[in-house]
Amino acid sequence: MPDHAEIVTAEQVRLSDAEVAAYRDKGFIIVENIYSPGDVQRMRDALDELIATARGVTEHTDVLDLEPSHTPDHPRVRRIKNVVASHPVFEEMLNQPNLIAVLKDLLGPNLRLHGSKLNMKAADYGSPVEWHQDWAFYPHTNDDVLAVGVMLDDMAPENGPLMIVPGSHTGPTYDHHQDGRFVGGFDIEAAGLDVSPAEMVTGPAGACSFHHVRAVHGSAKNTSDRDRRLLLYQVAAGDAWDIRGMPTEESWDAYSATFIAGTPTIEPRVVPAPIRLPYPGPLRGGSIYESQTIMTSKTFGAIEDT
Ligand SMILES: O=C(O)CCC(=O)C(=O)O
Repeated sequence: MPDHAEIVTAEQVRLSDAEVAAYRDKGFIIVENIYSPGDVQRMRDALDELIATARGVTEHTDVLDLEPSHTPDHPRVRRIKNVVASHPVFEEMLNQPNLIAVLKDLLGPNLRLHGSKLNMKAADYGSPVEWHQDWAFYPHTNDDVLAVGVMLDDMAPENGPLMIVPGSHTGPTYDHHQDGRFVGGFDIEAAGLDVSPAEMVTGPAGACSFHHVRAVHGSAKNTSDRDRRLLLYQVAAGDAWDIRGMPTEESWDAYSATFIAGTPTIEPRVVPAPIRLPYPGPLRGGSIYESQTIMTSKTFGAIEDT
């Protein structure tokens, strides 16, 4: 009888060597069969519960980031922040064996949840996200850090899918500052970056993308009549420590509790990578949408009040 750790269910998803190589080469991959239609429905139901809490709300909260056109009577939510802590279904789906197996194939046996959120991009008005690198927000001691994008709707070119510049994860860390303050996005012309090779991350509901923390990515406004809801889990290798705030004696237990596989280490792995810190912080904080609002050079245009 194998012990519990050795039991692998018949439908366990694992990546092929070619898929791992594609992730290393391009900086992202899409995997289709991690979540079942039933899982997707449970996540949509949980999300509906969270969105319902926006009725009567007048300002962003610790959980809700609101569209500019939100009103208390006609709630329009742009993002659920810290979604794993906001509803147990999203914690359960984080620990789904298929997801953990794929994360181990990409990052190794020790895994830490670094953050989570759910970006809505509702039909007709869902806000764009300007080109950026997650690394500019949270540089680590090494770059074995990625974001999982769980598609809660079918994603197609017309509903504002994530777009990623292949190979950009091995390039520079771009200047995400404007007038000396972090704005959470960068001017691709000033940076001399050609984004025309960018690929759209499309797929059926339930599919997942895995994008490297240094990959340049963004997404356009949703102009279609279909929602585009994307759940994002940010996951780090267990020996990648966030440079902005190392664990301390006081925070060690809370830090250890963020592990979703394996165990913490007291030996952070340090691998040189171009680092820029997000300081001084944005004039408008709370979410990437807010910090990018004041960018003067945008690719995807203004976040409209419509
Ligand atoms: O939702 C999107 O299309 C982009 C998400 C993203 O890159 C982010 O929130 O950092």
